[in-house]
Amino acid sequence: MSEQIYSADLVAKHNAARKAVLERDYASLGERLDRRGIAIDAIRGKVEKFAVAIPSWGVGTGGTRFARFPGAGEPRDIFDKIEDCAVISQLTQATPTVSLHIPWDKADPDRLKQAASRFGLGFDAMNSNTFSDAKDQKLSYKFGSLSHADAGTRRQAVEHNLECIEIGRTLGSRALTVWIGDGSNFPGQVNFAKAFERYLDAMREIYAGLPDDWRLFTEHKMYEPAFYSTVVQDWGTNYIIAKELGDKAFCLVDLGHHAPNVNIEMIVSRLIQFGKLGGFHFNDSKYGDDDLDAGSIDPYRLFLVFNELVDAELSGAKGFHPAHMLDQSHNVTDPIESLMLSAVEVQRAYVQALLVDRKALEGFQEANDALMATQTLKAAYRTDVEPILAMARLSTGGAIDPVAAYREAGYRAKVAAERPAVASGGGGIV
Ligand SMILES: [Mn+2]
Repeated sequence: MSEQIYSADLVAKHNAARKAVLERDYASLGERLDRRGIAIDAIRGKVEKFAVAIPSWGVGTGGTRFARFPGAGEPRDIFDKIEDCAVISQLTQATPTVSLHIPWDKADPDRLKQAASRFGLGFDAMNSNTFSDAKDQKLSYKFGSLSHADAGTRRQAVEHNLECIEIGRTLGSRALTVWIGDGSNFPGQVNFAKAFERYLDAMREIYAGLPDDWRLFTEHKMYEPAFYSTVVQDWGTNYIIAKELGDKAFCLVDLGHHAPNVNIEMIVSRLIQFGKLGGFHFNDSKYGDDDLDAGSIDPYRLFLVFNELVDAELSGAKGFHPAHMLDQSHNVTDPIESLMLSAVEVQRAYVQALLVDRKALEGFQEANDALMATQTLKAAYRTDVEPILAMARLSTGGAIDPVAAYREAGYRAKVAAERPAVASGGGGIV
């Protein structure tokens, strides 16, 4: 059995003080759902199986173009990061895997495996990095990586991705996520077609190195760091890439990588319909790639995305098994608290989407009853599903209130004493 970062007694004490109230709330919600023909325990069972991965870089404080304000007890290396991820996993029981970023998290694979399995954690998708220059790197990515005009730089970027696959194989990962910063800042700087052709050729080499049971995720992003054009700018280009590469290639949707007001749930539907939805980087945004906490700005949009996912799940869409991961930058909160609440927000959207009366919705759609169709979604979204989420945590060994339990344990103060501040924890958000 795996070790727990907090003693079971501490979590049990936390839960004992809240259990009676939760049971009453759960019974009351159960009664109301029963009137809608929904069995609450079945919904809870689905939540218990729902998982979202934590990105290793998320447990450190992020930063902006202007400054980074480190927090107390920041992880100094990947082993500290794994311990922070273990806290999130133990208290939420929603985040069983960690997504590594190479080269930031490079370490002896056996040690990495041991550190994770100690807490029962596994490894999610590997993330390559050709959007910044690693220490002692021969050729610079200042003017691009996989689409670079220079063949030697492209080769170096391909080899880096192949190395990420190799590391991932030893760790038990089954996917590689590729996001590049390639693009241009000025009209005329880059020939769009030539750059994309070079990118595709490079990606074909990476794809050829993919084990049979792996998936390759490509992530589109409209702008930043390039501000005039990016090589993989939108879901259309991303879809072309996945089609060109083959059956193991899929599109990854980072919610923040779109223009404001873009209908992301519709993009999700299209990608599902044509078998190319790979997964998500969950976060939220108000203006651009803000990397704010999932569900913190527009929880209804998150719900509408999950409405599409549940629709696909229930209709048995072919090859549908999207990877869920958070991808956020925490500048003013404790990253562990933000990640715990974000994981819960993602679960919440999933549960609310499970409550949609799909038969009624279909009827209203067929009858062109726009008002009742949209009210059907709203009825599910307005349901306070917190008792289901809390009961799922309680029954799987988590905490009824993860943030309260985390604060009660004084974890941050403890690691602040153990971890001297470091100059740089390897930031950067993709
Ligand atoms: Mn991302």
